Amino acid sequence: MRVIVTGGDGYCGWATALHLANRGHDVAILDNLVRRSWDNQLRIETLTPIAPIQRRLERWEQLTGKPIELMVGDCCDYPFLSESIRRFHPEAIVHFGEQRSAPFSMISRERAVETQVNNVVGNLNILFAMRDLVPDCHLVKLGTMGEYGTPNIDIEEGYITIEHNGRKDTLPYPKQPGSFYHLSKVHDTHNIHFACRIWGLRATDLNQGVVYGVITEETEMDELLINRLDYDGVFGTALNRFCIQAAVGHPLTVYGKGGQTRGFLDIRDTVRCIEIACNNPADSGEFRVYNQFTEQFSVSQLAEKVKEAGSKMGLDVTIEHVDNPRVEREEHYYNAKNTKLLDLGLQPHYLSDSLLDSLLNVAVKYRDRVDMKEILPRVTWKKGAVEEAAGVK
Ligand code: NAD
Ligand code: USQ
Repeated sequence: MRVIVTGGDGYCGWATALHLANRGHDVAILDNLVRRSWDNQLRIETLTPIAPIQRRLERWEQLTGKPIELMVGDCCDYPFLSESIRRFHPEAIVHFGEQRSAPFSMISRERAVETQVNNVVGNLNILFAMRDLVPDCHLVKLGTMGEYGTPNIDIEEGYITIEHNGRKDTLPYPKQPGSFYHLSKVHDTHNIHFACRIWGLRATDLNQGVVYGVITEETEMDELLINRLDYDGVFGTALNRFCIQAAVGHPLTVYGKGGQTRGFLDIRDTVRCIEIACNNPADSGEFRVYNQFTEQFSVSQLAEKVKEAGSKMGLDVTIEHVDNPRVEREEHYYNAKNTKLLDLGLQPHYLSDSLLDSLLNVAVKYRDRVDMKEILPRVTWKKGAVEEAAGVK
């Protein structure tokens, strides 16, 4: 299958592009490398030293003989995007290429606008290019579990059947996102759903939970293929951050009470879920939604697991409940469905001691690269960035 992976230089996209290429698909990465410049602007770096994308791809081809084409450009640049799609003629577009940090989107008005314009316009451009150039192509779009928020009822996969005043319908599940970033994903969802209805496009929205881990079969083939692993207060996510904090002796930063519960998955399952979605395209006109996570945890539970695994390795791990920089429920009901990908054959890698050990070992290996000043959160939901500290606007 011919697949374009937008955002293929990023955390999920890099692992996925290699995985699909390894499985024999004809893969092109489309990325404007903006994530590398956001890191520069915020003066942060991934824990793991990632090579320039061209070197990564050269090494990949040397090792496997399976070339991956590179298209450097912006999904928001329609002439570039449409020409790339026209020329490559993909059968699937896996769309990761968005600004994906909730704290980044809450830094300031400028960052909120940048996030929503980047994400909504890029996604809309893909929809128009599909309509006009590749109407049979399958869009595999990365959404987020955070679109649903934390309702006091079970979370279904995209749709809910409701009876109201004696009538019944199956409707999009209500959305209560918790940041301007998460809101951008809701806007994307609405645009994709509409495009499927009016133009007969086919799309799968993968509402992914928080991803953890760094190693996949392909990225561990060579040091030059290593994936990024963010630990800073803007782009770092819960479990990855906790492992790196444990490695450098920083107290684990549980925000508030720590009862915030989310869906989580191993990056080895991310790549597999995408492959499954590509191999089983939606029908023309169909807008499918799958919840892409394998287990639910509260942040306190994760911190306890990291503490236990770290202690076994001889690390002195403590947990600190820091003031929550976000506005979110810290104790709530959470029960989300996730059976559709399992029904299609996903065999999950559940969070295990061996995964925690391996992640802690990676963290220990690179811990000299950690900038301790970047660990505590500096962006608050109420006031944005603490500017003099974060140096970001
Ligand atoms: P990332 O920041 O590591 O990678 C995103 C990539 O997209 C970067 O390489 C960036 O340069 C590129 N990009 C951004 N805007 C672009 C544009 N306009 N045109 C071309 N390229 C662009 O992020 P990630 O963690 O790999 O996340 C990928 C996707 O998966 C995002 O859409 C995110 O919302 C979703 N997701 C991520 C997680 C997670 O835990 N990391 C969880 C759920 C969903
Ligand atoms: N949290 C802590 N301590 C930390 C970091 C986070 O307690 O040091 C808490 C947050 O307050 C939140 C939860 O952990 O309640 C998750 O936060 P996160 O930063 O791990 O993840 P989030 O901001 O939700 O965003 C990440 C990705 C995003 C993706 C989302 C999936 O950056 O791209 O969409 O996970 S989900 O959470 O399912 O919406």
